[in-house]
Amino acid sequence: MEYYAFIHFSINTYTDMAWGLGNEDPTLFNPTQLDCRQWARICKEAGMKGIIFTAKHHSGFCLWPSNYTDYSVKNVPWRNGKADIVRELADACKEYGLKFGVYLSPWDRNHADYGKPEYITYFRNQLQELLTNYGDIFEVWFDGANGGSGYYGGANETRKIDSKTYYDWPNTYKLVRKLQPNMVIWNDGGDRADLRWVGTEAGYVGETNWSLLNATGDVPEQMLRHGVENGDTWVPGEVNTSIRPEWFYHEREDRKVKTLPQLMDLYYNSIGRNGTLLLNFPIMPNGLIHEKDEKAVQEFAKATKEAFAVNLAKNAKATASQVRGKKPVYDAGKAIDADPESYWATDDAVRNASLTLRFTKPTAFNRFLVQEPIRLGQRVKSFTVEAFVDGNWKEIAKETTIGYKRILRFPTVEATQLRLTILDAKGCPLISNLEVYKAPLILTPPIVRRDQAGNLHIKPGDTESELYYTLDGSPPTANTNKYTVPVKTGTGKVDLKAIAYNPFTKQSSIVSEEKFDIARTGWKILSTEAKSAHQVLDGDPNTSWQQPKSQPMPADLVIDLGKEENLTGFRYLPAQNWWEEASIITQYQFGVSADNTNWKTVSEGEFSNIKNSPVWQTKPFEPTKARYIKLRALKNTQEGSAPGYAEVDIITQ
Ligand code: FUL
Repeated sequence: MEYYAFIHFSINTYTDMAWGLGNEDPTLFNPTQLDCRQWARICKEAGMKGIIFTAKHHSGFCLWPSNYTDYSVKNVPWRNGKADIVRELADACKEYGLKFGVYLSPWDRNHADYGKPEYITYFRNQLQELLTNYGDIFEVWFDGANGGSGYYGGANETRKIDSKTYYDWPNTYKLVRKLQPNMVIWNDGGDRADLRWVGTEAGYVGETNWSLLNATGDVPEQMLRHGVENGDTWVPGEVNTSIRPEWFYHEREDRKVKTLPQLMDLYYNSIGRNGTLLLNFPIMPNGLIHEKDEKAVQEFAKATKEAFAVNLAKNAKATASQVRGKKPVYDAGKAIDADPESYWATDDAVRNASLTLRFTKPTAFNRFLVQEPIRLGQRVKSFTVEAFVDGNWKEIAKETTIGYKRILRFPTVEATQLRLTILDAKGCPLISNLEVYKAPLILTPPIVRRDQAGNLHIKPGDTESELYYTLDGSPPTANTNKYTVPVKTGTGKVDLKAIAYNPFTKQSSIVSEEKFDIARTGWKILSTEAKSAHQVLDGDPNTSWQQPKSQPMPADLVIDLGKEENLTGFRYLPAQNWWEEASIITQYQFGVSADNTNWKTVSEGEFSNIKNSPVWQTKPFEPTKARYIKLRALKNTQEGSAPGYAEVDIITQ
């Protein structure tokens, strides 16, 4: 199970929210074209091995007709309340030969008993339904998110629970193990489960990645990312991320589907680093996966197939510096014999050894894949890869862990030999597989931004590419505008499309596209004198400004737009270096004013999943005219720390 799908679908798909509040009207739920077979087909064709489905997300709305609540598909007009989407998807998975898993949110913003002991009985009853009635389940996901506030049967209040003790995980796990003995449990909020979160939803795990953790004790960010070298429990990392910035469907993200280079990065940074990849599809309100998402995973499947098409190690000759008891059964050839059960091994006392591949002719390559026979534990602590070029060994990589699978990317080298040297290991090193490839080059699309003066900046991902762009919506090619210096565009809205183009290979990247709203040229930040505050308006997501630490909450950011504008929404991008110092706003109020004295609140609420996924937050509101705007931070992620802003922008009519 290297690669499998997440599917996010719930009542909040119909309210354009990241998290449902628990009070959404069930009659909104209306997937007129629902087709779980479409989901399964897309996942199967993409090479995925299973699907994990949000049977119940934080809103508490159940996508199966649970006997224990009315807040489910059984009380919606769609299909006269007769639907069971968990059943339909379980059946579709069976038909397509996929494994099936469920996400059951422990936090339930709808349930009246949430926070009381009675809720645990309810939660377990639901688990019993899901793990009994739908055949084999390969994984259950117990999301740890808990924002506190909710509808809770009409109480509309904030309920705090102790995530360590409230759910009584040991007994819940017993129930799970009894009902589905072969299933793995994912849990980031409670007792140690079988799989660990990697500490981010951005799609990568640490380069150093141990599959071990300690059975007890806290798991800070560093441990999530890297595991624990001498941990006592096997808890491999699962990299979960969405094919779009957010987990649920938002039409505004139709242009934000991950690009092929981004998906390839994801592959190398998860599967290539001893992790599994759990890639999410948001379901549209009509009940289908968007065709852009489908196309993206198809291209991704094709590109990974191409990258790993011809294994150049297959016909090489393998020799090793040392072989266990000099026995043929452990010799170097076992690392390239295509038998996953066999492996190269050294004597017990050895910690440092090398394996050399001699190619039949000079061979060009840029990918190296290596595996340990993981049933015998994860051992390698550090290693190098060298290429024999022009009579000399040249180091091309120096890395740490290997684990089940490690894949390295490096610029193409042509060599007659390749040498893997294990520098250190926890026991004698064992290598079950080595593969070498020459993957085709994939051009990275350029990064685009618009500065406060309205100028467009286009940056290539490499040094060889030329840049071309259009501003009229047409596709950019090597015959459209060539970018050399920032492009002046005035103050209006701009529709920018740009490509990187390699003049030598005549290859084009996919298109980077961005629709910029009006330029922020005449804007002034009024609530602070700080010079660096202009970074909130500079169009660069990597620069930010933070309120002074002395600033008590609520903290305001007041901006003069220079003249009256027709506003229909605002956008906030939190500081991207928030883990270092700045905090992220989680509860906000957004006000507008004609005179900077009389204010009207036009939007308020939460930035739901912003801590785990610090992406652009878009909040539309009723059209209104105003010259001044005020973003008020009511709560932020780190108590005692001040909110930070990478960007604040508006949406105009
Ligand atoms: C997070 C949740 O809060 C998100 O909504 C999403 O379900 C993601 C997979 O996990 O913690």
